[in-house]
Amino acid sequence: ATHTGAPARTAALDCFFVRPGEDERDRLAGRRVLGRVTYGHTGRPPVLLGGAPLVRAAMTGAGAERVTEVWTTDRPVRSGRDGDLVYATDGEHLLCSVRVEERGVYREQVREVYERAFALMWRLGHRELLRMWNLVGDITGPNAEGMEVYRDFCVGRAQAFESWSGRIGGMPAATGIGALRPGIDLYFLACRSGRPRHLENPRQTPAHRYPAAYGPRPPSFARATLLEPGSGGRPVLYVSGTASILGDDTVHPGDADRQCALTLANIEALVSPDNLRRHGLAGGWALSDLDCVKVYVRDAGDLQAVRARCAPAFRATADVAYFQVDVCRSDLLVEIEGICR
Ligand code: 3EB
Repeated sequence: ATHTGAPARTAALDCFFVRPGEDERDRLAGRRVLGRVTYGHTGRPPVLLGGAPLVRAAMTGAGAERVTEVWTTDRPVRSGRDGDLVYATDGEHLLCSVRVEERGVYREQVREVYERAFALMWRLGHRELLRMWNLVGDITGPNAEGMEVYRDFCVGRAQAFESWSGRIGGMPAATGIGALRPGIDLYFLACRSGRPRHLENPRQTPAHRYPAAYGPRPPSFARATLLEPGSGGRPVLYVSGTASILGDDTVHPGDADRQCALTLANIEALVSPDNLRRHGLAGGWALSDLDCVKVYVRDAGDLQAVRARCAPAFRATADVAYFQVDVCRSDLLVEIEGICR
């Protein structure tokens, strides 16, 4: 209903998963597509497909079913290209993607694409980051200098955030995870008038303060980002990729079942009313509120145990997808992300 004089309702961003054989139109319910991300068999540069970005990352192995994440909005969508960046906006939210092709050393290129993305955000007026995904091929392998690819990636990302600090909003929730083919696919969400709040987890050292033992520059992300939409909307919490880490230490090396349990406990503490209160915020969630869940498992042999532990933790109607990919530390066996709403 429209009430004269009432503030315009903020565009509502939403997300669901579709798999081969399913028709996204069955779930669109009249909403528009802001962008699609296929967690499939190949990493390819993003393209515009029917007026919306299509991101393609190599996240499913032979025999596994691809999953497409569909981002939707209740507002008209405008899309475009800026060099090899592909983007779309509904006037409030920006979805943007770019791919870095395989190379010996990634940091300069990562810094450059991040800075080009920040410049685009700045130019379009979407200056607050909400959520970022970094799908990194051979993430724990060595680059041409013998440095772990993830650490190499973190250097370029940290430099970009450093040179743009004070212009774009702070470091948001993110995922940094392995992909099955070389190269890095990255995509992110930003907003225009919304004021995202970036949250930390009392059980974990903020990633941007990890000690140098984990790499020359720390990872640039927050544990979660809260978006309070304007009148009429409900708050949404974007939960970063979360692993079996307490403080900055990997816990339960070699035991995927216990790593999964600890990861779920980390998420529960992160999304809890206690933690929101700690950040001066009202509200809060439980694990059963998590949706659009992605569960990343390093070893195929652990998938069954991880599924068995996750299934009862999430709501039966939640969208959940499992991927067998590397995690960014060689002793991490599980990583889980999602959205509370
Ligand atoms: C961690 O807590 C696990 O580099 O963007 C999780 C989420 C992790 C995001 C990133 C890395 C990233 O350190 C790894």
